[in-house]
Amino acid sequence: MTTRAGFIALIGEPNAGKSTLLNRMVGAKVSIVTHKVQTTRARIRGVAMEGDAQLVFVDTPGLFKPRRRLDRAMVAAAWGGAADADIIVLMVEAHRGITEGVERILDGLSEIAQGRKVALAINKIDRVEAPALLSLTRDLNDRFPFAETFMISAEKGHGVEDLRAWLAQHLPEGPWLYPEDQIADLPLRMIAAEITREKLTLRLHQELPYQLTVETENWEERKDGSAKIDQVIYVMRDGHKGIVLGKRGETIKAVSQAARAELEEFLDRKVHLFLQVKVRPNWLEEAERYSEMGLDFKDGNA
Ligand SMILES: Nc1nc2c(ncn2[C@@H]2O[C@H](COP(=O)(O)OP(=O)(O)OP(=O)(O)O)[C@@H](O)[C@H]2O)c(=O)[nH]1
Ligand SMILES: [Mg+2]
Repeated sequence: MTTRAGFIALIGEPNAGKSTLLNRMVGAKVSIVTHKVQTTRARIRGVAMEGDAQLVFVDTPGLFKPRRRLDRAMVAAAWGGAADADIIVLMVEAHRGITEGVERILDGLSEIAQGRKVALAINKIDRVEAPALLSLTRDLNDRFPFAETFMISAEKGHGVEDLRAWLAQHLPEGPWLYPEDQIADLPLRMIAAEITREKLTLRLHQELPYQLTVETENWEERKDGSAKIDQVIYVMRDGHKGIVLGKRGETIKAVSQAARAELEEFLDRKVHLFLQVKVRPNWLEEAERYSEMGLDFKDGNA
C-alpha cells in the first residue's frame, strides 16, 4: 500500500474560518472558535484520514498587523506554520473579498511559497451569491498562481469533501506521521485551557479577551475516574479581575459551567474544574506565558 502524509497549513486573516475548517476536517473540536478576531494564538495540529492519506492540518493564528509582543509572536507562528507545510491553504472570506489584509498576505505568500503548492479556499460562501464568487476567484487568481480554487463553507460543510480529496492526492508519499486514531497534537492541559479561554472570549467584551490568558496549573486523575483540573486566568488589572468574576461571581460561574460541560464531553468523563483569577500586570512580557501557549517568546521581539 502506498501511503501519503504531510502537513497542510491553514492561513488567512483573523476570523477567516481556519479553526472551523480544521475542526470539520478532523471531525472533532480541537481548536476553539469564536466570532471575534484573533481567537487562535498558536499552531494547533489536527489529524484527518482520507483513504491511504494522513492529512495533518495546522491551524494558525490569523495574519494581521501586529502591535504587541503577543501579536508579533502569533503572526510569526502563523508564517512559520506555512513555511513548514507541504501544502498551504489560504482562506479568504467570500463576503469581504480582497481586503488590505488579504493583499498583505498575498505579498508574504509570494515570498515563502517557493514551489510549494498553495490552494485557495474561499470560505463562507453561504453568505454571498454565486456571481460574486466568480469574480473574486478570478481576481485572486490574477494575483497569485494558486494550484486550485475551492469554494467552501467550513461551517455548513459545502465543498469541504472536494478540498479534502484534493489535499490527499497532493500530499507527498510517505509513512503516516501519527497513530491512525490520533486526532490532535496538543497536550490535554492546553486544550483544556483553550476551552476556558473560548468561554471567556464569548462572554467578555471589547479588549478584555486580548488581555488575558489561561493556564492549566494542575491536573489530577481521581480514583473514581474523574479529573480535577485547576486553572489560572491571568489578567492585567484589578478592574479586569472584577469584570471576569462578574457581579456576585456570576460571570466566572457561567464560564466555569460552560467550560466544564465541554471538557466532560471532550474527555468523556466527569470533570471538576476550579478557576482562579490572578492579576499579573506584566504577563504579556513573561516568557513562561508564551511557552505555556505554545509560542516562542523571542518571536515577539520588536
Ligand atoms: N457564515 C459562515 N460563518 C463561518 C463559516 N466558517 C466559519 N464561520 C464563522 O466565522 C467565525 C470565525 O471562525 P474561526 O474558525 O474562529 O476563524 P479563524 O480563522 O480561526 O479566526 P482566528 O483564530 O481569530 O484567526 C466564527 O463565528 C465561525 O462560526 C462559514 O462557512 N460560514
Ligand atoms: Mg482560529
